[in-house]
Order: sequence, then structure tokens, then C-alpha cells
Amino acid sequence: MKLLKIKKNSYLLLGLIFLISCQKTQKETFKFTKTENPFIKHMYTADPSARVFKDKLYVYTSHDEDTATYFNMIDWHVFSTENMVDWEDHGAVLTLDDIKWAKKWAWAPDAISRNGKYYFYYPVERSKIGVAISDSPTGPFTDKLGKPLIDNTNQIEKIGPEPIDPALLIHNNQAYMYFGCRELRVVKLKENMMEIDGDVMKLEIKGIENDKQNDGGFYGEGPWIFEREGKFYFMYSNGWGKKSTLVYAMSDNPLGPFEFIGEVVDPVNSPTSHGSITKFKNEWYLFYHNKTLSNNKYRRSVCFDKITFDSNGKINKLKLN
Ligand code: FUB
Repeated sequence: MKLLKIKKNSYLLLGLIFLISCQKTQKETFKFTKTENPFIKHMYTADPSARVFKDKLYVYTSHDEDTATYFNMIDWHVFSTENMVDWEDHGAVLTLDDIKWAKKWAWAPDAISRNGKYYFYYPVERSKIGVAISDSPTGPFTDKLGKPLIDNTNQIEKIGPEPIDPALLIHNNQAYMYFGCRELRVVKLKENMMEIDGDVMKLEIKGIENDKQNDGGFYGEGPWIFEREGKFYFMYSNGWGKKSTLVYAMSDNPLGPFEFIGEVVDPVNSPTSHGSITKFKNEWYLFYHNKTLSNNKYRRSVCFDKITFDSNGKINKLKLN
């Protein structure tokens, strides 16, 4: 009888421990509906990187502070949807506190899945890119590497003056990471996604000098690459002026050279333009940010719209007004 009672109590205790640990691992989510752009209104978000994993679309963003007077961001967030209307905010996937070697500037991230794991790439301090890993697209992600994947300390010539804004592509089992502000670089990654494979290389965009309409007219920042019908589309911001915007170039090869094509979207009202393009349930979407909600260039908000392609595979420019 005494033994039975002890057994019963231990089961109760185990159950209690299980419930507490479930509560600890289950993050609270916030649900909202898209009615217009910007569609995330309860916090400032920027630099959207949209990815489809299984039957959901996830948007990884950087997070502008409510009172920001510079890009002093401290964490990264993720939002998901099954139908582009009903959205779930899963909270922060990683914060600067989780990274021993980084102190400031949690800027534009990207995420990708390989061999059942999810990898989150993030730039910090305008000089380093890290990678964190998770079993779930909503994190939490862990900096298992414990050091930067890319670091331009004493290597500015090779890695570029500002290695920020990582963007990932896996093609034919080879992973590539594109990055850089003003100077564009690309590097192959090993299958473990946490080591570079070979040298950091320059990526050529031909015809960029013909990008005359814009204040920028050069490679600025925010690379994004995707494949459609055997062609690689490389989108980026061409500067920070009033007429600068997201533009794109195309190639048959992920390592280029790329041929400049033109604008993807009208200029937005913030000096920074940063976006991503992805296909979800047979439609193509452009994600981007603007400063419509705050009228402050350091407090941005994420938007998205459908885009289409013409019969030659060119992007029909998205008109915002
Ligand atoms: O969000 C901080 C920086 O602003 C990003 O890294 C750039 O792409 C620009 O959007």
C-alpha cells in the first residue's frame, strides 16, 4: 500500500515537471490579420526574408525599436501564415544576448532548411555574420558555432568593408551565401551549413552603370536570390536616395555574372530598401519595408504584395501608387 502511494506521488511529480517544461518551451504567439500594408502593425519590423517551409510561409525580420534613433536593433523575429491573410507572430527567434561574440546591430537576417534542420544567418556589428541552428523554423535558434561564420577583421579586401545582409540559396545540393553592403560577395557553404567552403568571391553585375534613373545606380545592399524556370534572379537595393529602390539582375548561374535588368518596385518612402521574393501556393510575392507607420527611417514596417512575370520571364514592376 505504501509502495503504491509512493509510485502514485512520483507519477504526479513527473506529470508536474512535464507540464512546467512544456510551458517553458511553448512560446506565446500573437495572431493578427492582414488588411492592408504595412501588415505588421504591433511592432516595427524591417528587412523581411520570406521562406516557405512545408506548407507555411515564414517571414524572418529584423526588429526596429519603438524609440529608435539609429539601427540599434537587438533581436530578430519570425511571423508565419498558411494563407497570407491570417498571421502568427512567434516572437524573437534569437537575440544579441544569445550570442557571446556580438554586442550590437542585429540587422537583416535570412533562414534556410537543410537535412531537417533550420539555419538562421544574421549580420551583427556591420562586420560579422553568424549562423544559428534549430529543429524548428520558429526557433529558438542556438549559436552552436560560438564564433562568426564571416568576419572582416583584418580581411576587408577579401570579405568587403561591410559584410551584412546574408541571403542563402541551395542549388544542386550546393549552398551559397551572398552578402555585403556597397561591395557584393558570395561564398559556398559546406553541407553542415556552418562552415564556408572555399574562398569568399566577388559577384559581378554587368550593366549596372546603365541603372541611370536612380540616385544610387550601383549595388547598395540587401541581396536576395531565387530561381525560376532555370534562371537566377538577383535582387538588391541600388542605394539610399529618393529614387533608389529594389532592382534585379539575372543569370544562368548562381555565381554569375549577372546582367542588370531593372526595377522590381517603385521607390518606397524610407531611404533603405530591403526585400525578398518567394513563391507560395502558386503565387509570387514581394516582401519589402517602408516607414509609413512611423514616418521615421529607423522605425520601419514590413509589407507584401503579389508580383507577376511577363512572357519573357521579366518581373512586371510593382507600382505602389
Ligand atoms: O536594418 C538595418 C540595415 O538597413 C539592413 O541590414 C540594411 O539592408 C538596411 O535595410
